Amino acid sequence: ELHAAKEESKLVSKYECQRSTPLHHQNENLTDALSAVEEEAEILDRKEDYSRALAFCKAACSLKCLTKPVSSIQDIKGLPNIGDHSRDIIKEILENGFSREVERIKNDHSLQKKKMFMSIYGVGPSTARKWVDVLQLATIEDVINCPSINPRKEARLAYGIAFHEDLKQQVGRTTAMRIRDIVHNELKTLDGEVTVEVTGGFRRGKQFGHDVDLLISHPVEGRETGLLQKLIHRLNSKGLILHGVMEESTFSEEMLSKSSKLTPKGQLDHFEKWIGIMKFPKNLETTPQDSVRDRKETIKDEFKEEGKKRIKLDHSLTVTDHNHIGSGLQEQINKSFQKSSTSYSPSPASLPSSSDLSELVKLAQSEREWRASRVDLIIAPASQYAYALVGWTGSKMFNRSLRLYAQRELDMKLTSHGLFDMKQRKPIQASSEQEVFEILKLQYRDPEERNC
Ligand code: 8DG
Ligand code: MN
Ligand code: MN
Repeated sequence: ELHAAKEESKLVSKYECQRSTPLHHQNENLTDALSAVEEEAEILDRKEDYSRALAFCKAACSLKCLTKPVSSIQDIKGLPNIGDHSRDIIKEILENGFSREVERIKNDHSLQKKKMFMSIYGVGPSTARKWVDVLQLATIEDVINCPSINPRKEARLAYGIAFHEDLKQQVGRTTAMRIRDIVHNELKTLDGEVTVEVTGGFRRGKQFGHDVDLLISHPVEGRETGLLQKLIHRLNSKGLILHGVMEESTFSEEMLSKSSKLTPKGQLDHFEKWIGIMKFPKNLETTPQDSVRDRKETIKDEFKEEGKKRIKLDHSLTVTDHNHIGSGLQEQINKSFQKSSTSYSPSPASLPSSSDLSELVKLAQSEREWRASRVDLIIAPASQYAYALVGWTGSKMFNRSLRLYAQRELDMKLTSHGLFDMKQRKPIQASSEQEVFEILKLQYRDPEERNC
């Protein structure tokens, strides 16, 4: 019984997509440690070299699928993808209860500042490094007051900095479902048959997420075109848009057979999408019943996930009609956004111009009845929907392994748009996730099992 994990380790498959990886598992002390070193590698390694970070991530993935706790280093003999460095960390924790490397990371103030900056929407490792190492900044206030930071050209960053307090707060599952409903209701006025699905981490069973990923489609191929523009127009006229960028579809048939890299950037797809920040009434968050339920189910998530922020339980909250947006919010509506632009920011008439950081900070700090949340809206045509659903459900690591497996074991190319048989030189259609797994000759995995 003590070494039950040992028997399991030998049976773990090579590819993550061949395993069942639950959100919560028996070796979280070990995977948390590996995540910490992975994060450090991601922040410090230059030139988009994710190989070190990836190695730690893969090692953690292997541990996540074990149903028994590892109690000695012997237990993980035969477990795939455990490199020497990861093994040393695991060994040290099993023997001493802690890892010196992880302790060093926790006490590395410079690294922790970079990590905090990376939680800003629009900030990646290189910006974070520059702010800490070159500009010697330590807090968001420092960033706001730094004369050499002028995100005038990058509206996204200005909003990210100004609304960091809002955006670092994780979105709860209940809120995500309500945001789906709000978006769906607007879409229904355009076309009654449109479908909207919450994907990303929420679909994998997470109770909190850094954003809400909504996959939009229409059962009739072609009827999805033009919907996103109209949807954004409607949401904007209701005052629900703070900032966003529309990306046109860049998909073409020949892309199905083109090989892309399996780096995080290589996973970007070519769907028409809107990536942005929406405004929602603060009390959209939870009804008393919801918050109690959320809280019970997710106390663990809550502390593991970004911020380690406790949700405030406010039992005085009344049940709100989530389709009703407060009149004060309506007043802030900007009705005159420019159609020609792909960036939908509030107009200067009612709200600060998109790039003026100090004005945005004023807005963020003003008394307001709404909260800003990150939302991704993706449009997938019916013929690509099953693949898009797999892709946007993730996890990123699960996708990566699916693609690697398809390429190496089947000589097929998998993306969020489809599957291409390289030998027969033809695409293979699928109408459900089950079918995608079937074609790939893989056992079907529920979204909850894709948390690698
Ligand atoms: P979180 O938001 O709860 O933190 O986690 P998540 O929901 O798993 O991550 P995400 O960053 O919101 O991404 C959701 C999934 O979408 C992820 O598995 C990767 C996948 N995805 C694609 N194409 C694209 C794309 O073009 N951009 C992004 N950002 N994600 C994509 O399939
Ligand atoms: Mn997400
Ligand atoms: Mn997302």
